Amino acid sequence: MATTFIIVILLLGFLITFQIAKASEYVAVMRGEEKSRKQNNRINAFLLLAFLILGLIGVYYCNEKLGPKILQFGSAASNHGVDVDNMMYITLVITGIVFVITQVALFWFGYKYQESDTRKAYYYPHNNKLEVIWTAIPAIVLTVMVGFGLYYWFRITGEAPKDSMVVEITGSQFKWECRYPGKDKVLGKKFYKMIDEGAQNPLGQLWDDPANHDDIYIPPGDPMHLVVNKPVKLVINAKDVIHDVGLSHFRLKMDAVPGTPTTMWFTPTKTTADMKRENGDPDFVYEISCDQMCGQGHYKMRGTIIVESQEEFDLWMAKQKPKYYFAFPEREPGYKPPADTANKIAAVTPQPK
Ligand SMILES: [Cu+2]
Repeated sequence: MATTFIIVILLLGFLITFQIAKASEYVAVMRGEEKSRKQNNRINAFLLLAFLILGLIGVYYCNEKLGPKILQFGSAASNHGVDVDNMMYITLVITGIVFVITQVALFWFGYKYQESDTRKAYYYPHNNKLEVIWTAIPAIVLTVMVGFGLYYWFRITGEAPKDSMVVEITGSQFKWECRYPGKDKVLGKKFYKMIDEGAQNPLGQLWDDPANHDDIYIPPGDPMHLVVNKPVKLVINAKDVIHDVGLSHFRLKMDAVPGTPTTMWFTPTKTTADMKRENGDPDFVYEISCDQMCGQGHYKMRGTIIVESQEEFDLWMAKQKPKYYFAFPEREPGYKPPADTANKIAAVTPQPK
């Protein structure tokens, strides 16, 4: 209904504009071309000025209104985040200055140098020096800005520090699952054909690989735990379509591509408790958003992260049980078969006379 309404309004708008244009054409013929052209030029010049003033007021108003809704500068919660914020801020300032100067010049000149009987246009075809200046300056500024971007990009996606912890994160429609490598610090091998959501193997871990036996699996909905001031390398996977690990508070994002693991590393610099205090929000949580349109449930593909001290992390980790023991409970050290199974074993075991 709303769509039909909008289409009808647009059609009417088009029709009215067309009729006005036609009518003014007839008026022009009746009044004489010359006079009408001059009048049109005056109206256009005035409209250009009005557009400039209203446009700049609009830009200011949008900034006032929407500025507080974007993530604030200075609250980045990772080492790279601070650099990314600075880069963003410098880019905004440079492009902002250029925007205001060029727009004011464009519309003011359009108004100031409108057609006039007392003035003749100055013919100025070419100036090599000017061409060099206005080509070289933007080229240098853009090269520096892109250079900083590339430098940060290569650092974020490059080799992680030696003491980094490793966490694997896997996206699928519409959830995030995590895996920690366990005591051996090696993530066990996986094979996509082994993925079995119902049978304790949602990531397709190969149980023949001993490196898998201590890997900790974090199911969807449970938070990923990270240690403050300790670098973490994320190994990013996807099971179905392309997703994207979006970590807005850390100012990072990286695509999750099926069949091609991607990586990025960062150091969280603020615990969840720090962020709660800093933002005055007792309900603050670090969020993982999916930053690729991945299907109908894309919007609810939300994960959470808890950043805590090493002690808190160790306490939490000590409570985790490797997925291997969920898949093969009888292989867990100290395994006791359920009571009825034990009775059955006793019943078939020959009793000594
Ligand atoms: Cu997704």
